[in-house]
Parts: sequence; structure tokens; C-alpha cells
Amino acid sequence: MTLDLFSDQPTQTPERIQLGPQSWLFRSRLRDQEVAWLNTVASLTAQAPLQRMTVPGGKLMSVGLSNCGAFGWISDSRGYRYEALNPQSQSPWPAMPEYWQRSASAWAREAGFDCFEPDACLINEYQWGAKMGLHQDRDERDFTQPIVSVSLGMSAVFQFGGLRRTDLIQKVVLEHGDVVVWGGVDRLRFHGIASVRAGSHPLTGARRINLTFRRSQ
Ligand code: MD3
Ligand code: FE
Repeated sequence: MTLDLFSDQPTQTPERIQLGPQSWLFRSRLRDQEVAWLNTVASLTAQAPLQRMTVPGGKLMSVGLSNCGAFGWISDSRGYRYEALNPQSQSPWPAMPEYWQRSASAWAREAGFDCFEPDACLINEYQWGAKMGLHQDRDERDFTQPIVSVSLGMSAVFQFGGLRRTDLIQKVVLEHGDVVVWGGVDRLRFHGIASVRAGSHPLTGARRINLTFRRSQ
């Protein structure tokens, strides 16, 4: 923590922000590993290309999706669910890299969730204007397991509400390298991503990538 010479107030953004009773934002957690993480994203999405999926209402999501791990989250006209096979290729999703799994477990532990062993990692790609409307993540079997999210590239406004859709929405900007852990009483909070503003990031260009580690089964 650095101090401004002319005041007692810290000038840096705090590196750990509590977003809810059991949810934490860890700023710039990837440290000097971001290029490695982005190279891994590139290799995984070469094996299982990003796809825009259809939601039950028939519309196409604006976010491009892929997965790694034993299970992947998918959507089609019939609904949302986790599947062991990529519907595009009928082959298994690429394995979750061991260092991703270890990192997600360590961050979960730091937020108070021991023994988190993700079996799914959803890879979301946002281009300019892409967004994710307010929703709850409830396709997993065990809501006592947390979700760990990693943001890369362009920043975005993350919106988080309460347990009811109509609860007050708070906003926080998620930046490159940020990690968020959600669990316990915060696990079923409504949340979303506002339409990503035009811009670019030196490492990803006009893209924002978000990884979410989950225990699906
Ligand atoms: C709060 N993704 O994939 S990550 C999603 O940035 C999703 O792509 C957003 O919401 C993104 O489902 C937000 C942060 C996040 C993830 C899961 C949560 C926040 C959460 C589950 C419960 C509450
Ligand atoms: Fe979500």
C-alpha cells in the first residue's frame, strides 16, 4: 500500500474488496501470469471454438461461449444445462488446465471456501456491445459450492443485485486480472454485465474474456 505524500489516505485501489457477506473481489490477481492465461485461452478456444448459443426464447446470446473441464455449460432452445460433450463437435470439452484448477481452488480458499474442486470452466468472450442480462446461476447441483471468476482484457461494468430480481443493483468495474469469488449467502444473487463499451486492451484487442470456475455436478 503506497501513501500519498500530502494525505494519509491510500491512493491505490484496495486489492481486496468485499462485495457481499461471502463474496470478494481480488484486484490484479494474475500478477505477471496474464499472458500465460491468455495463451491458454487461445489454445482452448482453438480446440473448442467460441460459439454464440441460442437461449430458450430463440434469441442468440451476444457473448461467445466455450468451456473446458469434464462438463460445459450450454444453452439451446430447450434450456440451459451442463453437458460432457460439446454440442458443436460431439466431443468432450478440453481438459481444465491443472494450473487453472489449482488457482481457482486457492482463490476460493482465500475467500473462505475450502476444498473447491471445479469440474467446469465457462469461457465467455465479449466484443463491443456484448452484454449479459441480469440472471442467477442455478444450473449447478450444489449451491454451497462457490463460483470463481477471472476477467481479462477490456473492462466491463458488473452489476449485482440481491436474491430478488427487483432488489437494488450495485455496480463495480471488473478489470483485466481481477478475480471474484461468490458463495454462501451470495451464491444466488442476481448479476449481469452491462453492454461492453467500445475500446481495446493491449493484450486482447477489442475483447473481454471472463472465465468462471464452477462445480457443476
Ligand atoms: C455472482 N458471467 O457466466 S462473472 C456467467 O463477467 C456470468 O462474464 C459474468 O455471470 C461475466 O454466468 C460475471 C462474476 C460472477 C459469476 C458468477 C456469479 C458473479 C456471480 C454467481 C453468483 C453471483
Ligand atoms: Fe452468471
